[in-house]
Amino acid sequence: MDYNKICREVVAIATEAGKYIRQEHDSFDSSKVETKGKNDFVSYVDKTTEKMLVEKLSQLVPEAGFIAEEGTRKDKGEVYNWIVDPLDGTTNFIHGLYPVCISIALQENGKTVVGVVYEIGLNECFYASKGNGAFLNGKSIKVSDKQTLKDSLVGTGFPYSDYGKLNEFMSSMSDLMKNTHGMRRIGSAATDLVYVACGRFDAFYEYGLSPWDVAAGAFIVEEAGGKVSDFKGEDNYIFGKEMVAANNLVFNEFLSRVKSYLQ
Ligand code: 2AM
Ligand code: CA
Repeated sequence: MDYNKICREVVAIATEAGKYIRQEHDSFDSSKVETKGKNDFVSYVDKTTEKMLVEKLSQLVPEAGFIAEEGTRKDKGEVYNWIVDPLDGTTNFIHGLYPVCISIALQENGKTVVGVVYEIGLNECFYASKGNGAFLNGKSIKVSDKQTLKDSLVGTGFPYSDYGKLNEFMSSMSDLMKNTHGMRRIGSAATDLVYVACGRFDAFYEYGLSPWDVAAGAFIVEEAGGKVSDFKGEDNYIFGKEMVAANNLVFNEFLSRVKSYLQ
């Protein structure tokens, strides 16, 4: 498979679907929101976008299966699978905020080979294909070269339904607030990850995330020269609901700090 070619096609598909999300963002009626579970919101925009994406991605790689947040297709492919979040940042979306993005990853035998994150607010498309590096709107991107946590800007997400590790998480934030440049909580994990990939953030961590929130962004971080892992430092970060990402220079210091609270 020509990963680079597939990646270009996925960028076009995401950009097209992004036009629909932008239109709806500007005229969204919040009475149309449905609740899937505690603080778990969805709207017709998530579902319509997913249908548009699934239709185009099915044509692009007919043998691929799907893991998609809204479950419009659920069949697993033997070799290839798409992991799709049609709208990451739903809480931002329903409050009229950005960032809001589309996140699409293609896996081959369980390894990501293409990742696309299209952030609609700033019209920024981040993408990577295996072995070809990472890009933002056509320009090559790299993780930052900050060497220590005290010089780092750290992204995170607050727990929103699984409060099991809330005290440990608050302790980790208290430490990071005092010992870094600062922290940001922008409301879209896929966007957090690509901000690490392009060096705006130096590090990111969050627990309780789903595969579609992180699969594409984590791959883009790796192709941009960064590192990703779960809280143990191992590689169960897509399905394991724990995510640490950073540039390669601060990664170890950051992971050991996160680990000391959350492991
Ligand atoms: P979603 O918008 O696709 O649901 C941010 O912390 C991450 O957690 C986002 O990627 C977001 O993905 C997910 N999330 C799910 N429910 C959330 C909520 N109520 N508040 C914030 N983030 C939520
Ligand atoms: Ca979503």
